[in-house]
Amino acid sequence: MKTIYSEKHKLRDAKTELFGGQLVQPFERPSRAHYIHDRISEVGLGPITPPNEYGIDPILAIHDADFVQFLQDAWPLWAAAGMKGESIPSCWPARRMSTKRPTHIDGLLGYYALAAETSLTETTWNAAYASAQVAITGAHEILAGNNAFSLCRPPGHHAAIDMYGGYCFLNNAAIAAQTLRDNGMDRVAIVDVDFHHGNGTQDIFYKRDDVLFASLHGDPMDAFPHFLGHADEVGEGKGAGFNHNYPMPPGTIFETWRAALKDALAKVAAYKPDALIVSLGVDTFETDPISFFKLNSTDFTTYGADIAALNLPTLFVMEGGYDIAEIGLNTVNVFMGFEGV
Ligand code: Q9C
Ligand code: ZN
Repeated sequence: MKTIYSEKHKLRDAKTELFGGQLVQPFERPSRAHYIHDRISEVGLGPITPPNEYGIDPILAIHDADFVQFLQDAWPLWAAAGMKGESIPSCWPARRMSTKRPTHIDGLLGYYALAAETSLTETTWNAAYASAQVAITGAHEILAGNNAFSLCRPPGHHAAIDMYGGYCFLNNAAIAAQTLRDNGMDRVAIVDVDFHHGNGTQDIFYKRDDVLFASLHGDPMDAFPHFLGHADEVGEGKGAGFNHNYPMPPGTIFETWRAALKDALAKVAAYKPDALIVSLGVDTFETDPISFFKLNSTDFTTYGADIAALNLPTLFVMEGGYDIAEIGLNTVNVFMGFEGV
């Protein structure tokens, strides 16, 4: 299987994440992609190639133009305001407040952020843009008849139509899905196996019946993003019945998780999509520092084979995973299972 990878992910190298009341080194850091890249080479999974350049239009097919402009303007505005640290939101339109878009950068950050942990930096936009190109290039591999892995970084599944956060800026999997739709595919399914609910992807396709979304994740009662991902969120309007959430409690073991995956894959099979996109986060691993599921390294191989049994053109898009020493092994194990190696 071919891997799409851009060196430009290194431009996303924030120094701060707001975590437990402290500014810590971000869990989502460049070495994540390096470990995955090295493991792919080590096992000889297949060629690793840079993305093609597809421009801004496929991004604007998913995200609002004012939001995309904000991602580019935020750092210059922040720097011009004389702020000393990285750009962190501190104020939100909470219940019964105005939804008018403010002009001051502090207001804009609260307007477009869904959480405060994700600092914006001078080159974050460039990395997010390159990550989206990696996803789009992967979608074109699918159109050409090849399965592929888009080694996206920064990740994307928390980014919504007009919101960033949870380490995500542009929704790579959604952009890839839309690329497939805009190039002749009628139905696309997205299965999100990252530990966290794919709130952004759900938001983007919630009222649509042409992209089915299923997500397995830590129950939002206990886990980020806390305000979306409940089982009763099933889609709306035309989209009713095309959104499937599988929230699971702390300590969930593979047997339970796999039963949820099999249910989600059965929904996908019944939908008869032209292609499958897997939002692949390996933060379900037992020693992930910010998550609470209990998968071990061989479980990733097992569920890779479960996904392969669908026999669909499949694009894997990298999301989370923060036990960095094991991220290469766990990610590539999914592909070993998928390819039946
Ligand atoms: N106490 C992805 O995996 N903060 N994003 C969690 C835990 C945000 C994860 C705080 C986690 C975002 C792509
Ligand atoms: Zn995650």
